[in-house]
Amino acid sequence: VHIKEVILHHTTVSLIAPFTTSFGTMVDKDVCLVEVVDESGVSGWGETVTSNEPYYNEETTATAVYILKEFLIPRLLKQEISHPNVVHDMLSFVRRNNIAKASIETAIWDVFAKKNDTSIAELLGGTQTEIPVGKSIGIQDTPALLVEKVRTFMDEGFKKIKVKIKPGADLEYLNAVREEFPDIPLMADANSAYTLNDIDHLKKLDALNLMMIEQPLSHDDIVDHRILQQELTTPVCLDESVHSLDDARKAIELGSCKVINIKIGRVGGLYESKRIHDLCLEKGIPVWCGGMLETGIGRAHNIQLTTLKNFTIPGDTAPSAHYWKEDIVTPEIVMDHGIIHVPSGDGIGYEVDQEKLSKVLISSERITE
Ligand code: OSB
Ligand code: MG
Repeated sequence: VHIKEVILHHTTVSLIAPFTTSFGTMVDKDVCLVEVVDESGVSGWGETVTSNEPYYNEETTATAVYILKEFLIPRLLKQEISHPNVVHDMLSFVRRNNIAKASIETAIWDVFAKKNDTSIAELLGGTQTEIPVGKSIGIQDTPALLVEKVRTFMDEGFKKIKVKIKPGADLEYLNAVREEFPDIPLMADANSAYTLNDIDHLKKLDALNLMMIEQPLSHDDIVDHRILQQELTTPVCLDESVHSLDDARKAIELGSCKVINIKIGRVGGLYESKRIHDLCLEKGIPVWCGGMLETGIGRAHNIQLTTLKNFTIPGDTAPSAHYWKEDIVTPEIVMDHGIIHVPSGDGIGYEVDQEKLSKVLISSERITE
């Protein structure tokens, strides 16, 4: 791949309903869609899976765009890129900023796959053709409202329910769900809302038979999580604190988690995602693909990645209609009895619909050699 041009499509998208986590509520967000154009005219797509605030991690859409324009794109425009596998190392001169890196790395995977008449899944070695889907539910005003949401989503066929929790909105909510649904695959995500001072409180979760608790402690921690995991029977899953293969290796070696949530953006792309997946497979650590309220482009990349065989736990890549009145890809990303069928097309497997894109577009910015 020799990148001739990168087009940054600046968009604003509005969620059909606010999504509340322990760190805040999201409604609208700016997203930068990254279109990489190869010298043969083939386009590949990625997206910044950021929001406008640095609350999940330190990146925002604006910082991702800045890093892309100032550092990442200039570096990539000047090079022949033999395989998307090498992009991660080419961008390692910039520390962190993994979401910015992933937005262009994933687009290069799309170009490369399309040029080779194949899908990203096939390039990665993914073999699963049906992706089981879970639903991540934001913090609700009352436990009763949460129970009704869970009922709706179970009726729709979702294979896992993830409930966002924080101090003051945890046991009461989860108990209410468990009472009504004693056997459903249920987990909780705290987005770093607790500390080791809450150990006795968190131990009460063990009675709920949860699949796991995701990122209970600090966003940058793997040491306290080890202490917590030793005290809990509920498996600890790490999200925020795993940015790389090395982070995953250290967390597993320490015993800080029994499950890892892989997010392409958080770890800087598909290559690093695949390496973490492979390590976890070797170590007996199941993985699942997390979500970042993506448009269809990010969602399509998640689906391609999830074809790898150690993605044994339903992920957060719910169908587009759960987020957007209208998504930007065609065909629409839909669910069939709790399953997303992996598309057969090349690259990301879906097409960006220019007409739909135009409805959320603010401006398109061309960057050439
Ligand atoms: O922690 O997994 C998270 C959404 C935005 C930021 C962080 C997280 C989430 C989710 C996924 O829970 C929601 C989704 O994409 O459906
Ligand atoms: Mg999470």
